[in-house]
Formats: sequence, C-alpha cells, structure tokens
Amino acid sequence: MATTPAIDNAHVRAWVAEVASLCEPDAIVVCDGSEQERDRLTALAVATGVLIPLNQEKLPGCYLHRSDPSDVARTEHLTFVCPPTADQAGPNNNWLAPDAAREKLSALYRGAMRGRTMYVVPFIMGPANSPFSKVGVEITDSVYVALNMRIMTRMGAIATRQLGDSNDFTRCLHSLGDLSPDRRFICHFPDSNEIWSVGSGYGGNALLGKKCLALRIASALGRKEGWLAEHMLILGITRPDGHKFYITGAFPSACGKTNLAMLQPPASMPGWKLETIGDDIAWLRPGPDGRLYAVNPEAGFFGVAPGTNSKTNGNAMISIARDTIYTNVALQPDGTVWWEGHDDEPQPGMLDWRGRPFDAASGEKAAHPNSRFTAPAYQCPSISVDWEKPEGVPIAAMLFGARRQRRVPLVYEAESWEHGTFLGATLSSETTAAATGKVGVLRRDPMAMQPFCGYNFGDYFDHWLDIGKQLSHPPKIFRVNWFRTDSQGRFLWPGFGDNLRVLQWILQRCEGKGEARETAIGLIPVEGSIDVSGLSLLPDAMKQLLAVDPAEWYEAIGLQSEYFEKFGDHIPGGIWHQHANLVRRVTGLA
Ligand code: OXD
Ligand code: MN
Repeated sequence: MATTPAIDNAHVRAWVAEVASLCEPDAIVVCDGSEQERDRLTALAVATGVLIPLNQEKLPGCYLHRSDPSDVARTEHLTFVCPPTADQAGPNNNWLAPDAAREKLSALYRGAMRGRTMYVVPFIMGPANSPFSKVGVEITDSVYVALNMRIMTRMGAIATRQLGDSNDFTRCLHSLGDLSPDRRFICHFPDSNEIWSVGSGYGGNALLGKKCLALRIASALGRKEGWLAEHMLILGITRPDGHKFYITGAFPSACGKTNLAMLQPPASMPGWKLETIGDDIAWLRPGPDGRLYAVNPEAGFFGVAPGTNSKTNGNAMISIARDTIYTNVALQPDGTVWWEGHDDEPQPGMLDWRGRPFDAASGEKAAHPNSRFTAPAYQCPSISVDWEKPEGVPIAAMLFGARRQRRVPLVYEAESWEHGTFLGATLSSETTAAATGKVGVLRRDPMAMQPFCGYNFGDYFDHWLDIGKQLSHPPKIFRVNWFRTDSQGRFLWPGFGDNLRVLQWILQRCEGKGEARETAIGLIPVEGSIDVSGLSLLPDAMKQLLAVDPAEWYEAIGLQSEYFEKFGDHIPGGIWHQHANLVRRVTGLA
C-alpha cells in the first residue's frame, strides 16, 4: 500500500491517511500546482490515453479528452444533499440520511483506487487572501480531474499556504469507481463540510470545487455566515460616458451565461467596454457601504462548446486557443477540434466525440451537445482588471433569465428587492443538455439554482429576503428572456451582442432614468426606450417582446402556488405576499 507523503497540515494528513486506507491507491501524489507538475501529469494522461494531444502548432497546450459515453453530463437524480433531516434538504433536493450515504458510498470507495494513483489537490475557491475565499482539498484518482482543477481553481502550493494548519477546509473525495451509472453518487454533507463523489469523471460531478463546493456547500455555508452563493455570471460594463457598472446574471446551464459574460459590443454601439469577471458562479456579500459585492470563486471557464464561434463569442474563441482541455468534441484530421456551430466547415475524415468516423448522413452530432472546454480565465481578452479583487465588485443590477418561448417578456424590472426575489423564485426554463434527461421540457428553476442549492429552497428564499434587509443600496433586479419566439417558432430577439441594447435600458433604470410602464408583472420598457435602430426585427417584434398577456399569466399564478405549496411553511411570508400581489393584478381582483 502507498505510504502517505509528508503533508504539513495535520488535519489534511490524517484525512489523506484515512482515505488511503479505505481506497487503497498504489501511490499518492500531493499536487503543488507547478508547471512542471502540469507537464508531468499531462504526459502521463497522454501515455494512458486519458488525453489526446491536439495540433500543438494551431492549438498549443491543448488536449482532447473523451469521457465514457454514459458519463457526459451532470446526473441530478444521482446527486444528494445529506443534512440530518430531509426537511433541511427540502423537496428541491434528493436526500439521503448522512449515515446511510456514508455507508453506501464507503462500500463503493473500498479498494476503488487499487492500481491507481491518488491525487491530493489543495485548492482555493475565490481570490487568494480574499475574505470571500474558501479552501478545499480534493482527493481524486483521476488525472483528468487533477488537471482540470488546476485550471478551474487556484490549485496547489498557494492553497496549502492559505490553509496553513487550519482544519477549515472542504473535504472533497472523488473516485471514478467503475464509472457505472448504477454505482454513481454525488453526496454533499453541509454539516461536516464534505463532498463524496463516486462513479463519474464528468465536470460538474467530479471537479468538486465547482458545483459541489462553490454552489451546494457554499450556499449552505452562506446561509450560516450571511452571504449568497449563486449560479451567476459577473460582467463589468463601462458606458461611452465613462460610467462603470457591474451586473450579475443567473441563467440555467447552457442558456448563454458564458456568452453574456464575454459579450462584445455590437458595431452599432461604439465606445462601450465590457469586461468579464466570471461566467458561472458569484459569491455575494453585503459590503460596509450597504451595497452587494461579488467575487467569482473560479479561476477558469468550463464552457459549453457547441454554438461557440467568433460571432457568438469571439472572446471565448481566443480564450480556448491555447492551454485548454476539450472534452467530447470532434477531432479533425489535422489535429484541431470541431463542434456544431463552429466557425469552420468540418474537415472530411473527422472523428466524432466517441472517436468513431463521423458520418454527416447519420443525423448524429459530431460533438456531444454538452461537450466542453476548460480554459484559464486569464486567457480571456475581456477579463477585467478587477476580476481578482479580494473585496469583489459592487453590483448595480442582477438579472434572472431563462429559456422561455412564451409568456415572459424580453425584460422587466422588479419593484423592490422582495419583488425581485419573487421573480427569481418563480423562474422556470426549458431544459438543456447540461444535465441528463429530456431537453426542452419546462421545469421550475428558482434563481437558476434548482440543481445547485444545498438546502431547502423555502429557507433559501428567506435568506435572500434577509440579505436584502442588510442592503441600503441593493442592486435592482430584472428578469430577461432572450429566447421568446413568435407563433411560427422564430426567435423575436437577435440576442448575443445586441443584448447590450437591453443592458443599456437596465443601466438607465439603475440611475433612475429610462422609461418604464407598470404592468401586472413589473416594470416593462416603454416601446422605443430600448434602442433597436439598425436591427432588422420581424414586424411587430418589439410589441410581442414587451407584451404581457393576462391569460398567460393567469396560468402562471396557479403553477406558482402549486410549486410553493410543496415547501409548506418554509416559504416566507414575503414570497406569498408577492404572489398575492401578482394574483390581484392579473385577475384584477382587489
Ligand atoms: C455548468 C453547468 O457546468 O451549469 O456550468 O452545468
Ligand atoms: Mn453552470
């Protein structure tokens, strides 16, 4: 059996020894995050077929990984939150009693690392030395995970230093197990600050700093400590008049957060400057000045490849041109990569994401719809100078968006923090390929956190309301919907760079300017107050995009109360109060 290497922190050392005696690895490697280590692990991954080198002239430092075909997305039905009672996890989570979860997973971990190396990966979520930051240590038997964690977090010696001799770190245990979906579990123990994952090598299931720590565990920690962990991008916007704003946006997976976070102003809006702070997760805290401050806990992007091209996201294309790990994209004969929606035509003789010759006539996709790139954030041309500010950036506006063909207008504004919390709490979206299951089905996704909130949604809404009470200058809250279609299913709004036109109105509202009319659901832009000059929209598009149809909303209020009732008395009065307001306004009844 492997001997435990020298680890200064006694708590980490004891835990590593305990895991080693359970999992029985052949060797133990403690990661330091150095370039030499990256090169060594990469060479090993190539030698063992875990990574395929790409064309090093065209894509320097880039590699392709093909995952097991049954392991290509987050598996929400196999993801559990394990506080002492089911009520604490809430109906929004799968729950296992902590002891039962430990027993079940211990059996799967027993001897699981025989013949494998165990990597000990210390990491920081958040900028080093920020009061926002949290340290984790992931133990994994996947070299792919270790290499991805190096990109997605501040990994290695920097984290070991930050931890010092403290016992305050999230214990993240990961084993590929046998990759069988029947023996795949991702369990979170918020009370003991632990994550146990087995049976998957896929991003959100295996890179435990991301969804598991920075959202599920962090949301529960945030409730205890007075902050919020959210599934949000963070974007800096400087207007031509020099005013700088920061906004966040919560959107479900694969609904364009990365594109919005890296937005490039359209040619019609010269003089605007957009800066990326984060594309997936925001940690938010009330600041001493009564504003809400955000940091991005991650250090890289784990973005969806299909649909990414220089028109939809030119900054991403540059970010992923070097030192990037691609997962489940197609491989071209010249050693470059391809996916549906790529700039270039595919080369003949391409291999699909499983490594089989691609046959366009088969109707199958060349890249998996949830294929991904893992790229360091500093490679992004639009990365903000403020992205590692320890105190974070002050947020002027927060957006809640979803993929909705009907009912929900292009944009509307909440009347208050409480109303905005209600708009977030009532978010629902058509499902995407980011999780296993059917695509395009409408499901409720409060704050885009349905898969990621580590405790009862009712208590979470209450925590949101509490945070609002601590803010003398809260951000304004908006709902947006880039995905509304007309009766023939055509998108009414061009999206991408032109979303900046909507952001322009939002920023005006933040300054008490911009024209809005009161409606049953909130404040809607007056037609003409969003600048659409130069756009070739379908006739009547703006009218349809800004319409509020009481009959459609009548249907919504019934669905909302049915949903909230599932949470019993956990739903705070403020949310019911907002619901009652909506009912009154939609039905016209006093
Ligand atoms: C992600 C997701 O990977 O939301 O960011 O699935
Ligand atoms: Mn996400």
